[in-house]
Formats: sequence, structure tokens, C-alpha cells
Amino acid sequence: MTDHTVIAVKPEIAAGSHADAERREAMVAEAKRDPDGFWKGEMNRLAWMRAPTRIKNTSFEGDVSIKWFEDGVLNLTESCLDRHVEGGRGDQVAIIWEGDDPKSDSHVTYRQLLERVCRLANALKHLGVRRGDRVTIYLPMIVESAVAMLACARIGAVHSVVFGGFSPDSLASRIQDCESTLLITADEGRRGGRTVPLKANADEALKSCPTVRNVIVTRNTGGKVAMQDGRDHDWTALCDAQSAECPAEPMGAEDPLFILYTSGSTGKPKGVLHTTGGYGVWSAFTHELVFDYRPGEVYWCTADVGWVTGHTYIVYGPLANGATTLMFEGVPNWPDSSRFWQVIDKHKVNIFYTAPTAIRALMREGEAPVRKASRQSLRILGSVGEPINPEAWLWYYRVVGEERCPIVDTWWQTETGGILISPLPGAVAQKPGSATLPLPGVFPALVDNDGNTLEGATEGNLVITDSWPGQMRTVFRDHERFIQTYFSTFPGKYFTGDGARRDEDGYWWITGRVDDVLNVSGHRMGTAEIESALVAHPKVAEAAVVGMPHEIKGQGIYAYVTLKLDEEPSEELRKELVAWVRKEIGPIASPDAIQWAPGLPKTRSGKIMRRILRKIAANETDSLGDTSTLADPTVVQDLIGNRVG
Ligand code: 6R9
Repeated sequence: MTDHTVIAVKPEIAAGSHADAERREAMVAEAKRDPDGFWKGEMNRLAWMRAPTRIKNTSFEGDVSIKWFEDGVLNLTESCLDRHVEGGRGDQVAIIWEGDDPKSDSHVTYRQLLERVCRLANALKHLGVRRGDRVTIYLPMIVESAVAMLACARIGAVHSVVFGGFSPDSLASRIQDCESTLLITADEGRRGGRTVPLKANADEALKSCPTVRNVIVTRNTGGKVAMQDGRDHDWTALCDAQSAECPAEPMGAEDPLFILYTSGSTGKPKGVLHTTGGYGVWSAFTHELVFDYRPGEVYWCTADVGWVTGHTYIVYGPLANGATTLMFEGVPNWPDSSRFWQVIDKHKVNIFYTAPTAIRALMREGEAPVRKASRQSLRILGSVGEPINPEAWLWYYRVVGEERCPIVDTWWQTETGGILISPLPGAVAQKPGSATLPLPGVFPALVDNDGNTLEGATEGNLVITDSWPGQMRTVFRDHERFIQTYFSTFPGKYFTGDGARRDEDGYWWITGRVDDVLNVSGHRMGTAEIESALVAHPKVAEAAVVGMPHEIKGQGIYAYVTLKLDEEPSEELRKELVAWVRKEIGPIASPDAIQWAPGLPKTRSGKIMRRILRKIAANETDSLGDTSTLADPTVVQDLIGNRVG
């Protein structure tokens, strides 16, 4: 391991940063000693209509109740828009949009963004959307997605953004779960020179979504799409007819801001619910500290708004801080693998935040594509979504950042709302591959499988022992599932689902999921979801899905499939099943390997022993462990013999 490589904070980075080592330590101590006092100070990052007097009111016991700033009143869009316009930043660029096509880009100022948000907010009201109603957003990476989120927030509607790469079925089940009454989509999306048929997908999904009464369609590519009279509305025509002013709805700090569906180890994706005040404070606090954001800087997070990273670190955090945030429609390797670096030069990006999977893919292309661009504007580099291997970390540091830019490896989850463990660039020495130390107000711990807290340098299950403002509040309409999923494994503690190691310096190294959740190219997926897609195929009797090590994606998807009695395995059927899963869930869920399995290793009570399947997929068959409890130990030999790849 490279535990021993330590990269000290450079004095020029610490100077003028929001937090040097001393300041960070003071914050850490204060947040621990007096949480109410500490967060009472930090809450002033937002514009409140009525400042809260009650700060922290949380319990991880019993029914689990999490409330922050509960008597405060605010509308987050005022923090993200109005106050910047009123404070003299109206003409500053809020969003730089860089299209899939390198020749297309645009700039939107804070004043323009506020106006566009207000027009759409009025349009939503005009179509009958009220405070508390759910609105689903299914859009590509265009400015309209930020406008749509903020327009919902403006009127107190709850947005649920669904990643544009999801299939009609995945979209439909997310709409059905939260009973959205309105859908916002585009004619088509663009990615890597190809188009994505969003409106056609939406039409397909809406066949099974009777709650949706209206659809707003933005013209993105101009491609021809069907418009249903009375239901579908053209964005521009609709908004042109609306006033450019819309008063911000006063919201309680604990009123819902958004729902975002995420995969767990069992069942359907959960509707993670975030509320307004705590999430807002956490977004602004972490965005400024972790990226050491300074006024006037250009900040670029390459995530998609369909994931939590896009919510917190493309839209809410940067805009609350009055930043210029770059939104990129394209992909890292189109038209060629120099694209990221070209965009950095073109828009003079100072802070760049991406995923290890992209870094690994670009690393494979060598240094030449990077060297084609100067990257002189870069000051800070960030990583998110999965563990970054030290080799990729060092390449990012040496080649991309030329040893000038600190790397912030940020560990967090959809559920945590924002970053929990990460270096602060001016304060914390880095170790390649480690997310380093918790932020002020974050209390991680390691426990063994029996829930005993482990001390010192050790490895275990990662839990968080007390609440932080950005924490999810519940699973939409299923608080029981919230308690069950996060607070029952280790009662009284929030269980992250991740494993971690703590070294002798107290640094945290995230080792990956310890549950049945896969992380494929930074995309979270439940093995159960992929299995249920597979068994929905008429020829499949049974399926078990596990992760396998993958050089670029971090994890690949390995599926064991048992066919129905009369069915024969064939290359054709394998392709058909891959296409089937793509259609059922979306391209990100395509299996990398399918192994035909006449039988699966099961215990006598019928439980599939995934531990064994994971070992076979990883080709670690000499360490299978105890197989004596299997109902039929011979299936294991067959599976080993017919391993794929
Ligand atoms: C923000 C986001 C969460 C899961 C999480 C963990 C993995 C995220 C990481 C990381 C190691 C990091 N993860 N960041 N693992 N180091 N810096 O990705 O949210 O999509 O909910 O995924 O991603 O396993 O539990 P989400």
C-alpha cells in the first residue's frame, strides 16, 4: 500500500484558503463541543426569511427523527439567485454551458437565470402544480435542468430528477412511486455525437403513469417528436406567456426540497428525501470549504444532474456560493480523449471535480491528450463516486495537475446530501487513495459485524454516530424502510453500507460497499434490481448478480443465469439478455459477463451464497472458504469450470 506517501499542504495553497490546518482544527473542535453554536454560525451562509432559533434536534434511536433549523423559514432559490442579483452580481455568469458539440456553448448570468426560473415557476403554477406536489425531471445536461430544479424549489414543489440514461420502465417506476403530476423533459439529449430519445422514452413511460397530467418539453436538438394535445406543452411558448417575476414561496427548513431515487441492497430504488434548510447549509458549507471556492473562480463538476453529485455540486452548492458553475453535456472521450482538458482551457476552469472511472479511462490514453492543453488555470482537483486507486490518484496529481493542484478525494453518498470525508486543500496533507479526514461536524466510526466500536488503526463497517445538517430525513412515504435500511444493522448509528480502514494517522480509506450494492463507473446499482430484470425475461429461471473487479469501471457486472428447463444457452441468447437488461433498466446496467449456471450455490434454507459467486467472478477460486453448508456442493465445481472471461 502507499499509506506512506504523504503530500504535505503547500504554503501557497494554505495562504488565503478558507481553512488552513489551524482553522480546520478549531472548526472541528467547535462543531464537537457546541454543535448548536457552530451551526448557528454556519447557517448564515443562507438567506433566511425567518432565522431559526432551534438548531439541532436529532435522534438516531427508536423512530429516528432528524430536524435541523426546524423553526427557520427560507426559500433556497433566494440564496441561489435573488441575493446575488440584489448584491450586485446580476451580470456575473452563473452557468457556463458546454455542449456535446465542441462548437456549442452558452453563458447564463445570475439575472438571466433568475428570470428563467421565475418564468418556469409561474408556468408550473399555471399548470396547477402546488407546494408539496412532485415534479419529475428527465432532462439531458442542459441549462434547463438547473432551471427546472430551481423553478420547483421556487414554488415549494418537490423535484425528482431521473437520470436521462434510464429506460422508460425505470422512469415510470420512479414517477409512480412519488406520484408526480408533471414531467419536464426534452425532445432529445446529446452524448458523444449521438442522440438520446428522451421524449419518446417519456411517452412510453407515461403509458403507465396516470398521475402525470402535464408534460413540459424543451426543444434541445429540434428533433421531431410527438406532442399530445392537452398534455404536452412547449417550454418556450409556455414560459414566454408568463411573468418574469415570481415570489419565492416561504418554506419551513424541514419542508422537502427533493427526492432522489437510489439503489440499495434489496428491493426497488428508494426515494431519498432531502429537506431545505439543512441540505442548503450543507451544500454551501462543503462546496466552499472542500473546493476552497473563491469569488470569480470557474468551477466544473462533470457529474450528471441525475445523480446527487449534480444536485449538490453543480446546482445548489455552487449557486448558493455565487459561483460560476460549468455544465457539460458531453463525454470525456468525444470527439477525442483530450476533451476535458480542452474545455478546461477554453473556459479557464480553476476547480475540476470528476470520477475515478473517467480518470482511469483517460489514463489509458496516455499523457499526450492531456499535454495538448495547458491546464494553467487549474488550482484544485476533486474525485468522487468510488474509491480511487493510488495509481490513478498519482496520475491525476502528476499529469493533470502537474503536482501543483491538491486533490480532494471526497467520500459521501446520496443519503448524506454532501461530502462527509475529504481533505480541505489548505489544511490536510494528502495520501493517494485516502479520503483523509472527516469534515467539521462529521463523526465517523468503525464497528465490527456485531456492532462493537473499533479503536485505533483497524478496518470495519463505516458508521456515522451523530447527525449532520445535510443528512437525508426519510425514505419518501416509507419511514419504516428508512429506519430498517440505515439504523437497524447497528442500532443508534447511521450505517453507510461501506467498509473502511483507519490508519495510524487516523486517515480514512474507503474500501467499498459491504452490502449487495454495485458501483459501476461510479453509478450505484442494486444486484437485486438487475436480477429482477433478468428473471423477467421469459427464458430465465433464476439469476444471481455480483460485482467483479474491472480495470476502468471499478466494478463490472457479472451475472449467473439459470435458464428454464427447455432453453439452451447460446451466444445469441447472451446478447439478447444483455440487450434486455439495457432496455429494462438502462445502458449503465448492462452485464459485462453472463455465465450459464445449471444451478446456484445455495444453503439448505435456499439462500444464495453470494460470497462464493463473488469469489468465482473475481477468479479467486482458491479462497472460496467453507462450502460445507451448501445444499449441493457440486454446483461450485461446475461454476468454477465454466467461469467467463
Ligand atoms: C456521491 C455519490 C455512494 C457510494 C458510497 C461509496 C462510493 C462515493 C467515494 C466512494 C470511495 C469516495 N463512494 N465517493 N467510495 N471514495 N471518494 O457517489 O453518491 O451515488 O449515492 O454513491 O459511492 O461506496 O457508498 P452515490
